[in-house]
Amino acid sequence: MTDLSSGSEQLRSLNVQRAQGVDGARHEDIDPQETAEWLEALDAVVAHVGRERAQFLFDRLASHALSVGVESARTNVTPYQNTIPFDQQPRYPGNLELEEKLAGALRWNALAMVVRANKAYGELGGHIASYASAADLFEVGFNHFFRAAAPGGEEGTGDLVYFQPHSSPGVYARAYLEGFLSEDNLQHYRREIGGPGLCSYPHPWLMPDFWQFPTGSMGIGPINAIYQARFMRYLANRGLAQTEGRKVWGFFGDGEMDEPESTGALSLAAREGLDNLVFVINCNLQRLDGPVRSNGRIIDELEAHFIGAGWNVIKVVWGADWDALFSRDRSGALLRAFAHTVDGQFQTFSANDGAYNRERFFGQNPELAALAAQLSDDDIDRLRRGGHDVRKLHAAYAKALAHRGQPTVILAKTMKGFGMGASGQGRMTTHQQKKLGFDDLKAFRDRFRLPLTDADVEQVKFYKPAEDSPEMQYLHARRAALGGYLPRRRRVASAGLTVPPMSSWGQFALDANGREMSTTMALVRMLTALLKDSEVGPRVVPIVADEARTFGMANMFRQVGIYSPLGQMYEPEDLGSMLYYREDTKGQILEEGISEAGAVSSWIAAATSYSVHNLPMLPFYIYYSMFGFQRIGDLIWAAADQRARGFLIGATSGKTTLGGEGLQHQDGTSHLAASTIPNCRAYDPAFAYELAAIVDEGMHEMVEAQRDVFYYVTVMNENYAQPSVPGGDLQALREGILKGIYRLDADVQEAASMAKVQLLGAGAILGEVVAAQRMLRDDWHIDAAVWSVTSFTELQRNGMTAERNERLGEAAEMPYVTKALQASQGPIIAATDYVRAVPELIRAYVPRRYVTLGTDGFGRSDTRQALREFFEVDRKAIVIAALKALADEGAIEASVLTEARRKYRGDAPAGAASWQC
Ligand SMILES: Cc1ncc(C[n+]2csc(CCOP(=O)(O)OP(=O)(O)O)c2C)c(N)n1
Repeated sequence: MTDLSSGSEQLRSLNVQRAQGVDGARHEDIDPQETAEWLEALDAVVAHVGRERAQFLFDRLASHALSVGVESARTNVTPYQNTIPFDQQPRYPGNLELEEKLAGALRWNALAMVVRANKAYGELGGHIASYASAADLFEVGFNHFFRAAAPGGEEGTGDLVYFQPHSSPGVYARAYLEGFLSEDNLQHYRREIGGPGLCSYPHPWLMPDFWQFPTGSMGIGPINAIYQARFMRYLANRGLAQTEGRKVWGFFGDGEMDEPESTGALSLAAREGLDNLVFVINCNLQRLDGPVRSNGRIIDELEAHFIGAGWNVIKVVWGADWDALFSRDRSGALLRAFAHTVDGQFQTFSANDGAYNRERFFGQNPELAALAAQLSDDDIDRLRRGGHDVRKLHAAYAKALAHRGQPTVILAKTMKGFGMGASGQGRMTTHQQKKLGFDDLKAFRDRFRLPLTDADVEQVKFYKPAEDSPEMQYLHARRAALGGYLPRRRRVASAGLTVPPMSSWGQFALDANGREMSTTMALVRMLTALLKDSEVGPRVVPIVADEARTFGMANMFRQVGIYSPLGQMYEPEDLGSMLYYREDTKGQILEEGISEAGAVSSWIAAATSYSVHNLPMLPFYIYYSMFGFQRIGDLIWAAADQRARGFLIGATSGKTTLGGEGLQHQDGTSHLAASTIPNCRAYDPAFAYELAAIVDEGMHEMVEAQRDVFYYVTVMNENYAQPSVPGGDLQALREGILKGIYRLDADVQEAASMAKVQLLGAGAILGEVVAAQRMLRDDWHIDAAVWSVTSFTELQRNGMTAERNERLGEAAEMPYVTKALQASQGPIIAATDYVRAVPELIRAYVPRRYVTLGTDGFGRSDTRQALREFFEVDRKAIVIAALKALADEGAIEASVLTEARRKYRGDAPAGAASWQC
C-alpha cells in the first residue's frame, strides 16, 4: 500500500529541492577546502578576465563533466535575484520625478474608473489590483520602448502590444491623459450600450480604433503574440513587408501562464529565433483565488520552463533598494533565505508592514537581522520588488531589445494590489476588489503623492494634470519621440486587392459536367489557380495543421513551398518526385504541425494583417472540421472579435462523409457554433460551382470591399459527380447560393396530379435527397422538388432580421427562405449531415409543415452508407419522412406510409435513436 504521508513528504522535499534551485546541494561537502579552491578559482576568472570567460570555462567544465559521467544537479534555475547585476545596469534615461507623477495619476484614474463604476451601478465589475501591479511594467514601455511607428515607417507599422486584459483600466487612464479618451469615456467604463462607453477588456470589435488584440480569454494573448511575431518574419522573408525593428510585446499574468495555450508554442518561438518577441510576465504571485504557486516559486518554475523551451530569460526580482543589501551580504544569506521562501509566504510578506517583515523575514537569523539593522520599519516597507522599479525594468527591456537570435521573457516580480493599502495589497481577495473605503483611498493618494483634496478623494474625482505641466509635456514628448500614441487600430488597409475573374480560377467548377470530384479537391484546385494570380496569389496564405496530404494539397509543396526560416538544410527523401517536400525561406504554406491552436493563430495573424500591417492577406486554413469550432472555438471567437478576414475551411466535414474515422473525428455541430458568431458567414455547399460562388463572394467582400467578415466553408472528401451550373448561368443562382437556398431542379416539369413535397438538402446529404426525390417519384408517385441549402445559418439571420423589423413596425421584407418556399406546395423535409438543431434554425420562417432530419448522437466507424442509415439521413429515411408528412396532411393514404416502412425497414422495431444514451 502506498504510504500517503511518506508520499506527501517526498513531494514536499522535492518541492523544497526545486525551490532551493541551485542552492539545493545534493551531497554533503566532504572537503570544504577543496570546494573553496574551486570557487575561488572561478571568482578569480570573473574578477580578472571577466564574466564571459568564466561562463565559457563553466560551460566547458559542465559538458566535460557529462562526458565522463558526472551529472550536474544544476537546474534551469538561477538564484532568486536580478539577472542584470547592479554594475551592469545602464543609466536610466528617463525623468524619474515626472514619470512618478504620471504613474501616480494613471494609477489613480484606473482605480477611480473601477471604484466609480461600482459605486454608481453596483454590479459592473472591473479590477484594480492587477493594474496596480502592472503599472510600471506598462509605463516603462510607454515612456521608453513601444514604438508607434517603425523608423521611417508609416502609421500602423509600429510595435504591437498585447496588454494583460484586466489591466485595461490603466491603458484607458493613459489614453485619457493623452487626450484620446475623455472624462465622459472614463465615466462610462463598462457601460457601452448607447453611450461613449469603454469595454471591459481589449476588444477590437467594440473599440475598433483603439484595441488591436483581444486578450480577455487567458492564454489567447500569449499564443497569438508568438504567431504574430512569426507571421511578421514570414512577411519579411517573403518580401511582402518590412518588419525589421518592429517588436511584439506581450504582457501576461503569471497565473495566465497555466493555460496550455500560453506555453504550447514557446518552443516554436525559440526554434524560429523570434528575437522580435518580448514577453513580460507580471509575477505578482497571485491569480484570482489565491497564490499561483503557493508551495513553490512561480518565477523559478517559469524560468526553467522558458529556458527549457529555448528562450532568453531576464529576471527582475528586486528593486534598487535591495542593491545595497545584496552588496553588504557577503555570505549569501539573502539568497539562502529566498531559496527557502515559497510564494505563499512572499505574498504574506507583501500583505504586511515593515515591522512584520523585519520580524518574520529578516528575523530568521542573525545575518539577515544585521543586514536590516540600519533600516527603519518604513524603509523595510518601501523595499520594492523589481517590477515596481522602472530603472530595473528599463535595463531589462533594453537588454531584451538588444538580444539576438532568441525571444526574451522578462519575469518581473511585483505585488498584486501594490499601493492598495491594508485592504488590498497582497490580500487573497484582492483580484476582485472593486471598492475602496475613504481611508484606503486617502492612503493611496498619499502613497502616490496625488494633489487631491479630501473632497476630491471622497468623490473619487478623475485627475488630469494641467496640459502645460512639466509631466504632461513630458508624456507627450516621450510619445512623440516614439512615433505617436498607442494602442491605435487601423480599420482598413489603404489599398484592397482586385479579385481575379472566376474564369481564371473556378471555370472548371462551373463546367464540371458530371466529373467525379470531392468539394475538397475542388477547393484545392481553386486555391492552386488563385496562387498563380499576380495580385492575389502572393497574398494567399495556405495554412494546414499536418493535414496537407489528407486534403490533397501535396502539389502545393512544390508549387509554392513550405515556409521555413531556415530554408531546407537537408536533401528530402522524395526530392526526385513531382510533389517533393520543399521547404523554403520564401515558402508560402504555413505547415503548423499538429497544433490547431497554432494554425488558427497563424490564420488570425494573416486575417488581421490588413489592419496590423496595412497589408491585406487572404488566408485559407484547411483542417478537419471537427478540430475547429469544437477544439479551438475560443480562438475563433477571438478572431471574430479581432475582425479577421479570411477563409476557414472545415474539411472532411459532416458526420457521415468521413467513413471509418468515428466518434472523435465526425463533426455534426460546427455549423451550429458558426451560427453564433455574428461576423462569420458559414456555408455547407454540396457542389463545386456553389463553392466557387461562395469563394468568389468571400474574396470580394473581404479583400476588395474590406468588410469585417470571415467565411467558414465546409468541404467533403466524398467523390461524386459534380454537375455543371444548372442552366449554365451562375449569375441566376448566385443570389440563392449566397443567401442560403435555391431550387436545384427548377426546370423539372411537375405533374399536377401528383402529391407534392419539398426536399431540402445540404452538403453531403444533398445526394441522398436527390436519390430520395427519384424514389418518391418512381416508387410512390410523389412529386418531390429538391432545394439545395447552402447555409441554414445565413437563412436564419435573414429571417431573424425580417421578423424583428416587422415586430418593430418597419417596412417588412419577407424572410428569404419564406419567399423561396411559399409558392411551392406540400410539406417541407430537410436533411443534413449536422445535428438537427442546424436545419431547425429556420423553422420559424418555413411557411408550412417542416420536418428535419440530422445526425444527432456520437459518431461511429463505418461506411458512409451505413452511417447515413444509422443516423436516418439516408434516402430511405428521407422518403419515409416525406411520406409521413404527406400522410399527416391527408395528401396520401396512411397505408402508403406503412408499406414504405415495411419496404425499407422490414418489420424491425424503431429501436434506440442515434442520440439516445
Ligand atoms: C480562459 C479564462 N479563464 C478564466 C478567466 C478569468 N480570469 C480573469 S483574470 C484571472 C486571474 C488572472 O491571474 P493572473 O494571470 O496571475 O493575473 P493578475 O491579475 O494576477 O496579474 C482569471 C482566472 C479568463 N479571463 N479567461
